[in-house]
Amino acid sequence: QQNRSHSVAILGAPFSKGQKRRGVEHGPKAIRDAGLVERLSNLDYAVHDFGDLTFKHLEKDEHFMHVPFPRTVGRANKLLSGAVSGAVGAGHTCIMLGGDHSLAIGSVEGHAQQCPDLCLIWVDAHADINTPLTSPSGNLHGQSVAFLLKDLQDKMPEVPGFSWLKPFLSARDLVYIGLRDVDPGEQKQRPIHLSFDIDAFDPSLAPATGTPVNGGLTYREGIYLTEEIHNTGLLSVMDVVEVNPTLGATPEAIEATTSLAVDVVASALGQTREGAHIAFPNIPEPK
Ligand code: Z70
Ligand code: MN
Ligand code: MN
Ligand code: MN
Repeated sequence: QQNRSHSVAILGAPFSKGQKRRGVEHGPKAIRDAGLVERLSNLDYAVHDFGDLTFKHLEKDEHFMHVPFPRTVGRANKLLSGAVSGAVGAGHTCIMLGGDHSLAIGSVEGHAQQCPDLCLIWVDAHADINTPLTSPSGNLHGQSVAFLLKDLQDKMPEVPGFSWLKPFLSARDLVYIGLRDVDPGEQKQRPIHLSFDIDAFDPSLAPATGTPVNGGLTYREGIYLTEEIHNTGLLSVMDVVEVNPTLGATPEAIEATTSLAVDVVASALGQTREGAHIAFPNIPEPK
């Protein structure tokens, strides 16, 4: 469990300009209100909540091709990158609460400043690997991976707002999910960046999100994944993105989504389904 830190930094990133539906900027507050800090404190972490970053909306920010708000998104990610780098550099495991998934650009880049050998696990209904030329929507939250990959460099135009970013990740540093049989000698001990889009879950479990797609992960599948990532002892930064508390049809639908977000973070940080690491001091006996 060498990469495991007992202090956790929480970074809120209330940002939604990587896609067209407003509301996902309320994700950090909604996930905090669902009890995140208390849950992690109960797991014996020292929790440092750094609050929310403040993002500027740039007045003059014309479309690039059909990509909206390129400079606003680029600048937000540059700010986030510095914050994630600072948190990891200070020795925390960092939990970034989005916001939309364009934020993974800055989150992964800032992580890589401290951990150049990181690998990236992308849990999502979508691959988010469009370039501005392939993107059907233009939305930058569907392009995050393309900005990070060296392999796509000659397919990527220069997008205004992103001149600070040099792609650094190789395709072999990235998995979407699904490795099942790895020999001991094949295992690499590398810091893990887990980028978790809540829409990876089935819409019946996570309805309050902008782009729900039927046929998603069950609760058991999603939590199994985060449990296994915890068991590697190598989790370094985790993004939780696309929780949109304004899109639930009912208060119950919103609560289901936010409490699921808390569950995946707690599970990635070691909460077990058979009970947290709190011992029952003495089992009461009947008189
Ligand atoms: C589509 C696009 C996307 C999240 C939707 C959708 C991408 N492939 N990502 N919701 N989280 O517009 O590029
Ligand atoms: Mn995504
Ligand atoms: Mn998605
Ligand atoms: Mn544990």
